Amino acid sequence: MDKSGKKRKKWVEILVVAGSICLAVLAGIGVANDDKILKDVGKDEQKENLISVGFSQVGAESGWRTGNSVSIKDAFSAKNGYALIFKDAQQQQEQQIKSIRSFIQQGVNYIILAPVVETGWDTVLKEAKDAHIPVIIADRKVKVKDESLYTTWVGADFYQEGIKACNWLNKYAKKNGKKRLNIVQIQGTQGATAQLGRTKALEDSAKEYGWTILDQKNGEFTQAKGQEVMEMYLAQYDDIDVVYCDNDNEALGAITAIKNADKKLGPEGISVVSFDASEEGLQAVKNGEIAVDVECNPDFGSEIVKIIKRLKYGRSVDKEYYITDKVFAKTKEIPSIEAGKLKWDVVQVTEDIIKKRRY
Ligand code: GZL
Repeated sequence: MDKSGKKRKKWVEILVVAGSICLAVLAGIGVANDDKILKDVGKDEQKENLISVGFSQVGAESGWRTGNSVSIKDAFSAKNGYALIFKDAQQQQEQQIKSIRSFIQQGVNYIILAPVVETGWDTVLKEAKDAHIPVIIADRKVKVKDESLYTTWVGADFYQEGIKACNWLNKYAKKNGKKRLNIVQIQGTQGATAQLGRTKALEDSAKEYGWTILDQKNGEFTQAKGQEVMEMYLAQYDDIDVVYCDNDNEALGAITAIKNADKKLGPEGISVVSFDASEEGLQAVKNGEIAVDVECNPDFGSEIVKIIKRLKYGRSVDKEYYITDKVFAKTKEIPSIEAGKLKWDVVQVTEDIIKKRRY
């Protein structure tokens, strides 16, 4: 090999040796960094031995929401190894955005967001992503341009809930000889996934079964507003067959308005359709005041714990986790309902079921 060839060979050898030293150093740093991160986290955990979680909750507008908060607080307790920072936003999106920013400032390990509405989250979720804090969306969904801004979502299929309720209602109407139905809807918070899904299900079902939707107004998922909206409907319409309420609190408000107007509840008067299957809602079903109540189970705190455990140990998680819902009625006169290709047995409400309700 000539001189230049020998020189080139030398350079190659030097480069190979230098390269392997660099790799070793980088790997070393990497290991040191890993060690350092683990040591740091170790120190933090040794010091507090807790995983910090910031939870931005919508508010306390309904029995469902209260139950959901209890579920998250129970799951993310100190005895389970968590330091939970719980923030109630009183149904204000800007409060939720402020809370997320404070979680980022505090350097929490994870953020859980129960979004009051679907839109308006891109900026603040980008800030969380830039801070390398995984965000888990709970209950309602977010609509963002970049899906990588959140790690996963846990909640119910709200459209399917509505289809279940309407499938039951169609069978119930037929059983009671009602060819046509005039329906008013008391909607939940405008733009909330639960409101959007349950509304679309009603509108699609009305087209399929030939029902007439007389009116749709916002009841904000609260009892007071639900009563107010039903009072407006009763003043405006004298041929209402069904009031379709986006949750139990609205339904309880509507029932009060119907009773105050000396109108009948049920197939001879106004049938009430509701969602959540809270303790109060199921009591109203057992009393014959709510005709059908489709569950929306808020008790998924332990599901989110499982997800965080997977993330903590570097394991993959799905983008969506669906919670299953039952269908409750006073009797099993309608034994089962279908939604798409799926079928559910109707659950008859008993005292025991009510007593065992966690929310
Ligand atoms: C549904 C949830 C809704 C409940 C209401 O998952 O978003 O919000 O149906 C609550 O009771 O206010």
